[in-house]
Amino acid sequence: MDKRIALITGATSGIGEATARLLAKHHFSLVLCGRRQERLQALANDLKKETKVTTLSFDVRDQKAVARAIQSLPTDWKQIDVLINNAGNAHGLDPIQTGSIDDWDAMMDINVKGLLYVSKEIIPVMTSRQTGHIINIGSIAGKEVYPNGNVYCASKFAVDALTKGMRLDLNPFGIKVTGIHPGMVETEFSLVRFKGDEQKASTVYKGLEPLKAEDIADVILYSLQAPKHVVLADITILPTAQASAALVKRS
Ligand code: NDP
Ligand code: 8X3
Repeated sequence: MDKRIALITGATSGIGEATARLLAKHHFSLVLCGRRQERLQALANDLKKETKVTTLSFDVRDQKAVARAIQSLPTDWKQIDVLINNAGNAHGLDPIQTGSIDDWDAMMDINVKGLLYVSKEIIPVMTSRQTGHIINIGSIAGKEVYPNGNVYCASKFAVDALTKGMRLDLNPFGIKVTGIHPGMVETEFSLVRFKGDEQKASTVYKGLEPLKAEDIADVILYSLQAPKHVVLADITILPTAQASAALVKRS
């Protein structure tokens, strides 16, 4: 039975929610984070049947709110063993010459700076205990640039660089750092990218079988269950129909 405490950002939908559900089955204690409080509460109520759960509602863009929320945890809950930096989204899919500044700010502020703000609060707990596991959710978009991906890709290349940087700097403390880089996963991701346009979002996965959020949760659990001397450093996971960021086989 796993006794570790895992803090998951972006637990209100998609990959984060599926990971919370799977880790609950394996008895990790869970700190579920996201902005949508009702969803957090509903998920927590569901999972409380299986494990210990608490929730923190904050916007990862707001450094003070991030710090306040995490510091508000009771002492027992502060001993975070696993940090899953998952909160993030693409905003827009426009060529660089017509992209929106608001979209660019959102992606850099959430995907990159948000990940840093959360990590800044948790890493000292791990360094002082000389143990811990950080899992950063990157993307195939952080390995290859695709047309119109520009700033989203840049934000995920930054996540990849930060993952590698964390692994180097945290090496003296015995902290594991894993980068997981999914291809197309059907979640609320495309709905957010296209600002609620369901029609546009549904065409993204037309004629192929995308990954499910549960597929990524499985990989996260697998990397958490590796023996103490093993770290799964860098994992790219694609649907079988996807060969690269831009090459997809559709029926
Ligand atoms: P979803 O849109 O389903 O989930 C995104 C999660 O991030 C939500 O729980 C949302 O919670 C949270 N979030 C977004 N913005 C903020 C914010 N400002 N502050 C706090 N939380 C925030 O998408 P996915 O599950 O697909 O995405 C999860 C991660 O996986 C992202 O980092 C994404 O880039 C990455 N990814 C996704 C792929 C895909 O094809 N779906 C492929 C590769 C990587 P709330 O709105 O409640 O705050
Ligand atoms: C999400 C995958 O290819 O839609 O990170 O950018 S992709």
